[in-house]
Amino acid sequence: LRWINLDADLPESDSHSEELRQRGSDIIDGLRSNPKTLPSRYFYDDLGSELFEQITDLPEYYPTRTEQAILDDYVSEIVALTGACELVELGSGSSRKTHTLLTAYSQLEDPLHYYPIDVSAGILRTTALQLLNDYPKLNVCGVAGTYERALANLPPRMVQNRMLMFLGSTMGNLDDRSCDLFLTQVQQALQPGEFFLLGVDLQKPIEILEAAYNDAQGLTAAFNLNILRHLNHRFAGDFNLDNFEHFAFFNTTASQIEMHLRSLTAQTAKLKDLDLEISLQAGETIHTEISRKFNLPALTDMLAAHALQPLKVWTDSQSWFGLILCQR
Ligand code: AVJ
Repeated sequence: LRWINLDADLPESDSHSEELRQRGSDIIDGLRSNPKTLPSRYFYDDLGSELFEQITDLPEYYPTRTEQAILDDYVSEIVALTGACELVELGSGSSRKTHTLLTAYSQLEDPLHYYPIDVSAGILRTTALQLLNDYPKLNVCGVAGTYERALANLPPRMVQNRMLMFLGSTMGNLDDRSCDLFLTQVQQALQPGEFFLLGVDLQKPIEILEAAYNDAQGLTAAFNLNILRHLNHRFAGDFNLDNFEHFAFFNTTASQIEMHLRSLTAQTAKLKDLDLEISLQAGETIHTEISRKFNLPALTDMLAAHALQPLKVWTDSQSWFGLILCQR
């Protein structure tokens, strides 16, 4: 088991406050803009990752189980198309769906290497240890960090062939510009002939989409609010979570779910370590996430335009979710 930490733990004293501010610059920019925004990756501290795990089991949250069903149905076809390769997974989280792939690839003669990448170092560690237990011949190298930093600093190949995986429609969090940059980075991280496996959520009736982000148990609300708790913890903040409510809807024009936090009163909050004071009016929102619902033909065109040639596209019986295998 090897580790690469690209987001070194927070400094203990405030003697590194310049570095802290540097690291929080995306938060400062987002909270100073109008309308206010926050980068979605701040959902995923250890509690946020745990809340997301619970969301994936909700009756309303169809993406995870739909993607799992596609993987179950077509995993042997995927393995047959790629042959032996090492697996690099962006945003691996609990790696739950990855078990299907690891089981199939571990049946090949070749040694199997798996590189989970996640911003939550805690869930990454727990998952890696569990996987080593489940797959005795698996080699794991965990990478703690953002996609940008991880893609630019991937560990050297242990075998000839590599597949980058980005499942769960996490790419839906990226707007057009970020998506373009991301796919360019993916293409650059791969050698010619190597693979990219992408899972994406697709367009479907608005009632189904909105229910998935407004579950009856309120787990999605808790997940959304947790971003403020995470910021409080990480940057000595004083956001009062009771003064905000979860707000999610499908933006038909942009074909994306949007999650916001709506301020219930006029209020101010501080993030002390970022030297930042934020004022919110009653009803003002902080935009915390977009979750795009893709159109498959447009997406495969975009992949091809980034020299990631789609080899095969799989969907479920209702065409709710898509899995695309690309080759550089
Ligand atoms: C993990 C980013 C794919 O967009 O559906 C779940 C996160 N947000 N409920 C998604 C999420 C609200 C999820 N992704």
